[in-house]
Amino acid sequence: MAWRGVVDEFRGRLSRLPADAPAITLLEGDTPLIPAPRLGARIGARLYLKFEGMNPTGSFKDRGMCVAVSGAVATGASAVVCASTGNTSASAAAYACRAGLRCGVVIPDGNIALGKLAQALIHGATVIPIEGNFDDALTIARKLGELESVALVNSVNPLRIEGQKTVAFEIIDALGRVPDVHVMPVGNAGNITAAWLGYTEAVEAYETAGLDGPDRPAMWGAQAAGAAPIVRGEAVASPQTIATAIRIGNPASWQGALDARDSSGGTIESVTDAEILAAYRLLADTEGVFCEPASAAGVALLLQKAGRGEVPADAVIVATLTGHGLKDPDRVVQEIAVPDAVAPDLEVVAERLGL
Ligand code: AN7
Repeated sequence: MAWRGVVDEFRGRLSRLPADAPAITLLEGDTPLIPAPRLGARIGARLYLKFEGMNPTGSFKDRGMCVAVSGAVATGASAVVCASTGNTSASAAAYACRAGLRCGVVIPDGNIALGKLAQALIHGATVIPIEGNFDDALTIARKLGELESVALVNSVNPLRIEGQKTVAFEIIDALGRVPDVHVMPVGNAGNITAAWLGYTEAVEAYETAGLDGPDRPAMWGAQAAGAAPIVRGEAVASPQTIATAIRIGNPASWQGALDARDSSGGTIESVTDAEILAAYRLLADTEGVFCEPASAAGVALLLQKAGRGEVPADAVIVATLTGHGLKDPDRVVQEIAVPDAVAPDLEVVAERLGL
């Protein structure tokens, strides 16, 4: 049977979605779990990449946004609002237009990847850049969400978490077991909170009984070194990183991330921008998988920990790649020079190619 999207595929497990909610869907979910044997060999593990960049708007946000917007319709909202480092706004804009709702997005001026800004604009959202960072934008969006018939669709909306937890169900189905480790970037910390909820619910439903591997994975989170409030144990007033998606200094789901870390025997650590960019390039030029910089933070952490001998040998590890590389093409051409043009001449071209 054809895939129906997250709301209808998992409706029985989305307990917080009103039963009469319509399915607002772009057929999100069912993303590939791609084996990464070369990177896995470097790390000394059996590595799989859950490529959430293959969702309809190119990030994991769609998995939660479809549920949040379905819920907004069920409760009679006429508009959705969010703060965003880019991907949430792209997803909110697409699902809102699908549902016939207005969409307002508040973004940190100058710190949104161009692809994401383009998505919010083309889907007809009202885009409000502010002279502030994501944390300032979220403060405003939370207030807007208190207005009559306005739904806040950041991950402080429990329906976002409901949708995003389904990634754990898909991973268990695809592997036929629970992974030993699940690693991902951490920004506002909704995603690590949601994935952990998914694994917890899978255990409670006995879906993992009798399967190989642990009942639940160790949850490993990666923050950018210049935006690592959870690692430091205090909010960061002016977060800085090239990974703009996770340029967040005061995560809304901070406690959820600590619970996931501590209940799973996991860890949340920081990676430098240089480590993020190295992992970003390795993913693309050894495995053929192009994700955005923030998405590579989890793999950067794996490489860092492997260097310290902190990756259990032959562990089954899933790394979520949260967004597609095409979101942020500017980053590629900042890293790798675009070659100069040459004459349209076979010999010149062949010589350039070294052939
Ligand atoms: C590619 O779009 O917060 O820890 O406003 O876009 O659940 O916040 C994006 C976050 C990781 C972090 N990777 O996830 C937003 C926003 C990518 C992201 C994260 C984001 P959370």
